Amino acid sequence: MPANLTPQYYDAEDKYRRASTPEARINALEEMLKVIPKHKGTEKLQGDIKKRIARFKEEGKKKKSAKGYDPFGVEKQGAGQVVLAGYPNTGKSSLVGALSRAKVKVAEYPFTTALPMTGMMPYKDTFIQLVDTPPLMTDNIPSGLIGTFKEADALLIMVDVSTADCLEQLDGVVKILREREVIDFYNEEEILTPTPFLLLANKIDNPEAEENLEVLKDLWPGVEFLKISSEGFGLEELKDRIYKMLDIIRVYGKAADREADRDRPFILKRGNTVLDFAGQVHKDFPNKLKSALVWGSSKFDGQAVARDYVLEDGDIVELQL
Ligand SMILES: Nc1nc2c(ncn2[C@@H]2O[C@H](COP(=O)(O)OP(=O)(O)OP(=O)(O)O)[C@@H](O)[C@H]2O)c(=O)[nH]1
Ligand SMILES: [Mg+2]
Repeated sequence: MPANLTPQYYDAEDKYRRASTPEARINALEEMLKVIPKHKGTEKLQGDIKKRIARFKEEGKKKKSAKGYDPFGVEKQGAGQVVLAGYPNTGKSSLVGALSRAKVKVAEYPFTTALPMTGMMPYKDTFIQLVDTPPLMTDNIPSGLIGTFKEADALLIMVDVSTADCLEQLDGVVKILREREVIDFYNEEEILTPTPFLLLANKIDNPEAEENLEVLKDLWPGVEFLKISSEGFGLEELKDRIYKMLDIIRVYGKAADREADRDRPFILKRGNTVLDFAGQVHKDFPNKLKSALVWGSSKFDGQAVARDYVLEDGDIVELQL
């Protein structure tokens, strides 16, 4: 039986996908439940929403009661988790504020951010989780923060090129990250990390910035810097680069004789197959899966492919169970 979901329901679901706190997630799920058309075709979905509400509430209780609850263990949301790292006042919070709706605190003075804070960045038809962090300095490394970096899907290491201090900021940050094994190796020719990363030269709008960046590049000739201003320069390119770093693809599900669900992609790792996709749609599907029809990367639309067919960004898949 078709679910015939309404625009109000999809709005609520959209809120759910944007939610960056457990409370916001529960609120959105409760709204979804309120506006969902109540008939046989949505019974399963209603049950699923109720289960999710119960689970988030339970998790919330556990967190509150758990001794030593760790604010640095940031729960992953969305298509990928990208964590900022950098010295004080480099503009980390400003960037998270510019790219998401997170209400981050920005101030002219250093050490403004005390704990990690998340924001969901819309990108194409997905959301990527950004994590603003408290600043690093040789004599100030918040305990737990190194764990946040190691858990990340990608890192943005930020320096402030409006000041000549950017040289010290970069030396300092890579040294700290190397000592704590977030970086495996570095010299002026290369920086190697297990986690993909991008170096951001922020505040490029400042009149001194280009000159400072040139000095920085002379000292680190093999390393790439992406020029940005949290106030609005290079942000579209930055979003594209973040998406590329995550190395993910969006795949759309399609039921037989129905339009593909174009608004709600499943997120897979690049190189994933039809079988991986089936596992994301439902845990029982990989066992049942025979083949699939693919629109997009295949030679022709609706081509039948095997379970090990490697999917591409934007593919539409109809599973044949
Ligand atoms: N001109 C200019 N100013 C910026 C830019 N980004 C941030 N700022 C300013 O730099 C100051 C510090 O910004 P924050 O975003 O609070 O920096 P932060 O890295 O989060 O600082 P901590 O939380 O202390 O680590 C604020 O006054 C911002 O307005 C930028 O791209 N250009
Ligand atoms: Mg901050």
